[in-house]
Amino acid sequence: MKARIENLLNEISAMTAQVPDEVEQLRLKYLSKKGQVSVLFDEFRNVPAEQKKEIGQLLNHLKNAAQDKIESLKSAFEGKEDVPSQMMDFSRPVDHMEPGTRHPLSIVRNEIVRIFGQIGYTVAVGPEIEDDWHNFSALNFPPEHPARDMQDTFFIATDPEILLRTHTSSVQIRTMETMPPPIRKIFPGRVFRNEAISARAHCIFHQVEGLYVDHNVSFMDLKQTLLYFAREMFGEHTEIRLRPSFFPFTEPSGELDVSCNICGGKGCNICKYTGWVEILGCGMVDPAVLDNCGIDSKIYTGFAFGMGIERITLLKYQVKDLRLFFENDLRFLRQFTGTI
Ligand code: 2NM
Repeated sequence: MKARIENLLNEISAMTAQVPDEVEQLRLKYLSKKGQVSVLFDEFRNVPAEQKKEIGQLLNHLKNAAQDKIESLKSAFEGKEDVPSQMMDFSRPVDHMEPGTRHPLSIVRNEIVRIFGQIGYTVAVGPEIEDDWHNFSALNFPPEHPARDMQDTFFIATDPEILLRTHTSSVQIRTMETMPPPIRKIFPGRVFRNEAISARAHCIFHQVEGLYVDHNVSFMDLKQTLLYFAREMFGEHTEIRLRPSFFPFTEPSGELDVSCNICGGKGCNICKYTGWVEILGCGMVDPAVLDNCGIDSKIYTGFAFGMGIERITLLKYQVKDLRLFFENDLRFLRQFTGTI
């Protein structure tokens, strides 16, 4: 009896199968009612009483080993077709698969992230559904500011405290609230404004904003950072100019123009024959905003800027209508093949 058990153990551990059907044959051979393992179990009643303990243990071990082996052979075929590999035609051409292309807005966003990444900026993101504090109040918007109007902002249901963010500055507030300076971050994201849709405006669009807060950050740092960005983005011969502007959250504030890279400054319909195109707003973070976020404005200063990705993409690829970015027309999207 002992020798037969050992022989079967050896046989079972050497079992192999090429196709699932063979596994079933092996299961029948050893484990079915008339199978060789079951037959030994039937003969167990003839084993002398003093050997019953030892033989019983061996038999149980044999049965477990057989079941385990069958299961492991079975699982090797799981999910595989019932076709031996020598019957597969590896030369058959595969179905045609067209690789996707990166969306132009993603290409430009990635490029902006790369350019600022080279000078130490890391990316931060935050929620699209915001509260009044992070989107407006902390940014120094007075209570009656027109941007808080229903005409300009999408509010969630009837709660005037909860809204779709109108800029990613809300993420800058969240960052400054939780992170001590130095802060050097950019904030890409989708923003929402209640505007009529046209060739130049959409109610959903994309921004990248930037923030630098540390000791002794000056307007000169801002200007050099933006000059570096403009030349990386639009070419090394690009010139910049700053015009004074106003935002509630920066003082002083400015708007940045770059020399028109279409006509080289000579004048065309893209730059409306001025030689310059506006690409972003910027300024020194208002000390009140720093203090709102728990950053001591007597110790730290900072600059911030914000740009619309659609606008930069229109300029870079000379796209005539911004609605093309949202229509998912493959004839438009396929033109960006090969670009990352
Ligand atoms: C812009 C233009 C200028 C800006 C400022 C801040 C903050 F949080 F630091 F105060 N966030 N974003 C900013 C400044 C945004 O977008 C046109």
